[in-house]
Amino acid sequence: MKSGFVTIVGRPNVGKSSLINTFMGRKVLIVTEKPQTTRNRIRCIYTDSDHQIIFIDTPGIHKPLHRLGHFMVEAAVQAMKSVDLILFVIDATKGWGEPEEQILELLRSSKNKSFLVINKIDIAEDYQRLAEFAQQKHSFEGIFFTSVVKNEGVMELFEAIKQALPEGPMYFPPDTVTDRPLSFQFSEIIREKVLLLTRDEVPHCVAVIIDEVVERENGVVYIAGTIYVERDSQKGILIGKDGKMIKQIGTLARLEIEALLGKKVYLDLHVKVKKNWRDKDFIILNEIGMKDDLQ
Ligand SMILES: Nc1nc2c(ncn2[C@@H]2O[C@H](COP(=O)(O)OP(=O)(O)OP(=O)(O)O)[C@@H](O)[C@H]2O)c(=O)[nH]1
Ligand SMILES: [Mg+2]
Repeated sequence: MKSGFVTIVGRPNVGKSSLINTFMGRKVLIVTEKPQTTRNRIRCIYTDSDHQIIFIDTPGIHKPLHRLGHFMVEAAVQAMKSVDLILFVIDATKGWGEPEEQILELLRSSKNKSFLVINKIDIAEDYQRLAEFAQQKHSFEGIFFTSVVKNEGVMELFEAIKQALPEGPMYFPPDTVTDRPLSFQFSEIIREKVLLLTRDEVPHCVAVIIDEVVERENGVVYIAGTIYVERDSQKGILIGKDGKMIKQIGTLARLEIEALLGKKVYLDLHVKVKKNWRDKDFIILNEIGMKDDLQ
């Protein structure tokens, strides 16, 4: 059997999580059109009869403005160490910039094998030149052009990843899909709905913590969660007129959690304000998994 660890890095919003979901053949990771959607290092485990690939999704590399951002970038940096392969994803429409230079530095010092993935070719024009430019900067083991939304080039990349892996053991039981607990997956689904329905600074100021999960005798799974924001005005936005917004977030999240569990769910959501939690609140930072990421 061939097996190994494959880290996906890139600046925010290039399509890292989308790419992993495509490899996995199902939605494991949340994806939105907003940058900095992924906040943690998340392992997704793909298993077939001859391969086990542990894909490590990472937060986008950016210049952090808060302690949260610092943790996010650090989680990505750590995930580039001692893996079998790194997929360095760049956005064909954005090209090469400061985040790519920073990632290149990390790549060089990690000495890991790496593929360059130029994604979003469906909406870009001159990506060949970008490939030539990148090739001069670093000797990648492979360069791939992909469109995740059009499913172009993704399977070729997947085959090349399989080829590049060493012979190895099965690291996880074959039915494992992610290393994160269900409660984390629930909180991510809720956060995704918040991100989809809000804009401006609100998405960045939101943290979701699951307080309780109980399966009741009637088979309904009761899930209580708190959505933290930084300001009263953001709480007002999330609750919405006559509670309409929080209801909409709750309904969308509940439907997705029900599909994930194959069970009826009662989702009980509350919104709380914690001033500047992204900089100060270690309890929240720990709860959303930041401590785990730095171990
Ligand atoms: N047009 C186009 N859009 C894409 C493609 N791949 C991903 N996207 C979109 O790009 C946006 C960001 O995708 P994500 O998968 O969340 O990107 P990410 O790199 O994980 O982003 P962060 O978690 O914020 O670092 C979403 O709106 C995707 O639908 C692609 O090949 N073409
Ligand atoms: Mg992501």
